[in-house]
Amino acid sequence: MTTIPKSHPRAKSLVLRESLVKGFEQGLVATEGLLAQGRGEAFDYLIGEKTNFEAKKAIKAAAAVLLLAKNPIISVNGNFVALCSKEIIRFSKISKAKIEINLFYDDGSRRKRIAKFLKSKGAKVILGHDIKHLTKIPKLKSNRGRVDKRGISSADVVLVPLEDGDRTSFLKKLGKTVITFDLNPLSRTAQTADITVVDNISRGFDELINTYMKLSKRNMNELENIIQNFDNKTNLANSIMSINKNLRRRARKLA
Ligand code: PTJ
Repeated sequence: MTTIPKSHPRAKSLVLRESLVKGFEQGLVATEGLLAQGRGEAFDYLIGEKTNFEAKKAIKAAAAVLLLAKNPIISVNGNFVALCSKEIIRFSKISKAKIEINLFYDDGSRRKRIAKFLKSKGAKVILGHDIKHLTKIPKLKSNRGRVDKRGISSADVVLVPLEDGDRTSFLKKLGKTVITFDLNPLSRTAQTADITVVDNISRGFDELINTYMKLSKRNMNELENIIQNFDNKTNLANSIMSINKNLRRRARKLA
């Protein structure tokens, strides 16, 4: 592992990159997960590497939805675990949300390694790694269709971060509310989710936990109001406009 000086202008993003590489070496992250990280880094650069106004708005709506959920699930893949294991476990302890492993590149053993890793860090219950509890989302052909009967299969709200795919549209057809974090506002998941947070999960998930704690003091009507006043299509369009504005500002500086 290389040592990154804290004064390095891109220190934070380099630390995240190292977390991914470490996760890969530990057998938690798929080889393709390293490519996904690069794709995310490029978009993070375009959004200015900070949690912007639109992301905060989506996070507030996501926190309200999670507070009102009856059976919320945090769906975790290799990248999410490598970047946010501490936060995933913390959130599962302060909320009703259960953790479920859901992988695209499923080699049969990574689910078990991820479960063991999260348990070693203090997670109590991990779903999605015991074959006897798994079922299939009808017609969803990829490995993402393999879900836990006690988890995603019976959930009302599913947090699906860091994923570009068609699982979200299948989950929605089953009546579930889907929240995603995706740095790419144009990914299939970003475009089909009910709430899309265009932000780096390593920044935004902390913000979600803090917002969840703050909103936990609000009553049901106030939470419902927050949800009703949020429109994902408008917010997603504004997120794209915000990238556009950033780029124009940078271009003007050059001209
Ligand atoms: O562990 P597995 O087998 O489930 O595989 C995980 C990956 C991430 C490889 C897989 O699920 C996948 O979908 O990869 P994609 O197709 O590259 O999509 C990942 C999406 O996440 C892209 O839209 C990226 O822009 C976005 N992304 C990458 N890093 C981050 C991110 N979004 C938020 N925070 C990040 N740190």
